[in-house]
Amino acid sequence: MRNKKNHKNYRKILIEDGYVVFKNIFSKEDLDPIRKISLDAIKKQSKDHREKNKSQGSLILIADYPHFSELIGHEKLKNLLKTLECQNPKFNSGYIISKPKAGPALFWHQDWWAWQHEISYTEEIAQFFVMIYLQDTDQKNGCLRVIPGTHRNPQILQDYKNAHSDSVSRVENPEDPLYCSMEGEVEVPVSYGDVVVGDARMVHGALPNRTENERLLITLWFHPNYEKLPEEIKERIFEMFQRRGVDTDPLGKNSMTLERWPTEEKAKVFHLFPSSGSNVEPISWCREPIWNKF
Ligand SMILES: O=C(O)CCC(=O)C(=O)O
Repeated sequence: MRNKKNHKNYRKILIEDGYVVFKNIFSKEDLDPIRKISLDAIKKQSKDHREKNKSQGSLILIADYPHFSELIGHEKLKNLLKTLECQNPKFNSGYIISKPKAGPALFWHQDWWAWQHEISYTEEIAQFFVMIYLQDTDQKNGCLRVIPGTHRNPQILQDYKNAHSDSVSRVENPEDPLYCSMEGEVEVPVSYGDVVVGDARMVHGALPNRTENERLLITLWFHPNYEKLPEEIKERIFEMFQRRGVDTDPLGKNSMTLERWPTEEKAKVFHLFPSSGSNVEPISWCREPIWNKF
């Protein structure tokens, strides 16, 4: 990860395949406190939360846990973003996603939300996930699976428009092909301390957890080149960061935000806060690719 040649490789892999794996980024000492906070947070979730998010396992906003400033603002994460040649990365949101024992597969989906904008059909990566698994994760306990290249051609979802629906999250129909193997899928087993970065447009999901233990994951969403993004997209990101008008989270305006974190924690992540500078209206939500734009 140190020389210039390697820098180019990671970025190139991300641009071409839609995802890239960084091995051994964090140590056990870095992640153990985060793992403990996450396990405690999961214990506090209601049965209703887990039923509602049965396919994901849980969806817990990390904004409620200021200690996550250690992870988001970590020097090692900063270096990783540099390796990917991010010009001015900004943070959007993050979640604790935990599959309980015997948790089902996570449905196939992509996470981009401005498909009506032409930038969505270019090489530019407007948003990527940084996934940090809090234990070794493989085919037995629910590792990530991806369909490389779909960030530039996510046609697979054309047939499955119900991705992200309440019913799919609740696994009301376990036979739905959204939980099954797909042609071209690649499983992504990782070790504790590895990091997976993926383009928000890429089609991905996760295998079921067939073990007796929780499978813990932190997903952090970043915008690698925020200043270069179109104003209406930047304004939407700013709104999301404030938890205002998030389509998947209508009650979010009452949530904690990083802006309201205690001074010490806030100082560690302040440089990653998106800002609002124009009078442009935030772009509306458009979570489905528009086929004739390809
Ligand atoms: O649970 C996983 O392994 C993946 C989570 C995911 O797909 C997401 O955060 O978009």
